[in-house]
Amino acid sequence: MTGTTATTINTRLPLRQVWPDAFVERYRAAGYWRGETLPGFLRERAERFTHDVAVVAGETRYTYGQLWQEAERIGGGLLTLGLRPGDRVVVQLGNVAEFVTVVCGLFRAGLIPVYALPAHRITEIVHFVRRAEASAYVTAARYEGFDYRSLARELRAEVPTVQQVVIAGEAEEFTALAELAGDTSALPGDSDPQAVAFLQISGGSTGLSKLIPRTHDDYIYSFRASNEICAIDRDSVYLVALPAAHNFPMSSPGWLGALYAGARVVLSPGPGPDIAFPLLAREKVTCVGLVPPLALLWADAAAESRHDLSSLRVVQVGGAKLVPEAARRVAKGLDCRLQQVFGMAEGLVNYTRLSDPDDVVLNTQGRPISPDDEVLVVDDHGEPVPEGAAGHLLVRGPYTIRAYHNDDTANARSFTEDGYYRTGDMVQRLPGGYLVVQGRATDHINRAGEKISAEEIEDHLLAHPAVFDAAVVSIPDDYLGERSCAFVIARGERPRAVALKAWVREQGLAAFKVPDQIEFVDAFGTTAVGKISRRELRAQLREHFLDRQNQDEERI
Ligand code: AMP
Ligand code: DBH
Repeated sequence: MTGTTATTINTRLPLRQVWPDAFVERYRAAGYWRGETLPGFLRERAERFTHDVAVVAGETRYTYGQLWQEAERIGGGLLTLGLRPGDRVVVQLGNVAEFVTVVCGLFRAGLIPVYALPAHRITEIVHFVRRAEASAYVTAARYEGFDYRSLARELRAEVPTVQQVVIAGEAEEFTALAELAGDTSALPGDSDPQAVAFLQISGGSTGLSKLIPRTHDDYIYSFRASNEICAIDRDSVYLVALPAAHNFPMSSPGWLGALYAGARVVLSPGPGPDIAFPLLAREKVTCVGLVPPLALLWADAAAESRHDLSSLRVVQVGGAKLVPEAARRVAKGLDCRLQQVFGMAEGLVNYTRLSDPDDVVLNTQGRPISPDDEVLVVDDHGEPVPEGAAGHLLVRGPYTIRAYHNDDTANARSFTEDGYYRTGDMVQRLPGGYLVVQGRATDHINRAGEKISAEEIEDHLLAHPAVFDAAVVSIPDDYLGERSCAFVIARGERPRAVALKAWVREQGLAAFKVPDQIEFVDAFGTTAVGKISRRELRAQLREHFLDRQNQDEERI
């Protein structure tokens, strides 16, 4: 016997996000990375702005002082349950006060949040838990009619390594968030600013979502600089209308930017004007981030609204392309400054500036945050294209990751040897560094800002006994920007489209991934060479479909 106690050895993969030394020095010297940490700044704000309101959710209000107290209670409580700093915790909460207190509590305890969206279901949660090697799951009893305790039960059955389930609300057999209590003296000292602070989720262009490790230094830089660009200061009131776990309302500048500035964060339980407008008027909101279809809805609703929206200074629109005509309607309808935001959870964020001329604001998706965002626009062979020509967008910089967590295949595909992230977006770069998004090189569907991997849905369709083959493509949609359409070759008798949609949902997936449309075909027109790539196939199917649709429209 060698005497090794295998059971006590921690075999979890370490969380790493490493820039080469020369870059670290450069980013520090330039003042981007200042050695601040997320719990560090929250503590400092709690001391400085103790009695100012930090978070508003429904009738609940937390001052900066109370937010920090809650963070200490929750963080201490989680450690008392047996979690250890560095453990990963999947958080699935909607736009409720607990989302902010839990995330701040995790930061305080050196625990690593993994951000799931409320729309995610068992398949996605199991994937996040396994990939992150998470030891705990924090969720709500119910949100938007769904009971997350049943999901927690399924999760525990499927992944027994999830030691703890903590529930906001009626906890049943689980631990109640409200009852967490612990020895705050067990809380760790401040973290290493270059350590990974949390795992963000990528929309995933191929297969399942990837986990994005972001460090304190890099993330804080991105929202501190965003505050400057978006004029967020202590007097600002930032409305979280999109899911708070999404990178856009979290960091561009988002609720974290707002907390950094000592501003007020208002969580809207829903994104529509019916819920958001009364809140906006009550709290005198100054800034909000929206996806294009919502922005159009808001612009229309504003004309007839009895609510006073005059506090609104900046409406940010991002997550999917805002075409110029839509941009015009939004700017006019909401009577405030429009700001286009083109960002990604992997890092790079572009903004039109508040002082930019209308032409730039309406027609471009902005320019990068940082002078040290190195943007390349290249052709299919990796050669730079001339200014103004369309090409693949590659980027590296002080807040763009160099690797995903625990995914060698994705890393080999998504990063160049010299550390550039291949965004998968096709863009044009204009003078001044402004980018115009042209489309994508990868096959995901951008459904109103929710990214869906074609491959992931095809896999689930193929598991259906009546499906011989399936290809999922994006189809332009007036409202969503893009919708998903699955082309299906049946095996024998065709199943009903609704039955196939129900099948996808029953695989335990977020509802937004269920194909919007299903088209049965007898064969995929794999012409000429016979064997074509999935990508070419999807492109062909899409083109045929759009041609046919156009012909039908001409006939009408
Ligand atoms: P994710 O990697 O899941 O965070 O999604 C980021 C992707 O969303 C980008 O790579 C773009 O494809 C898309 N995206 C975000 N903002 C915009 C925008 N303003 N215009 C067009 N596409 C956008
Ligand atoms: O779509 C996105 O992921 C996104 C959009 C705008 C984002 O991550 C961001 C700003 O930070």
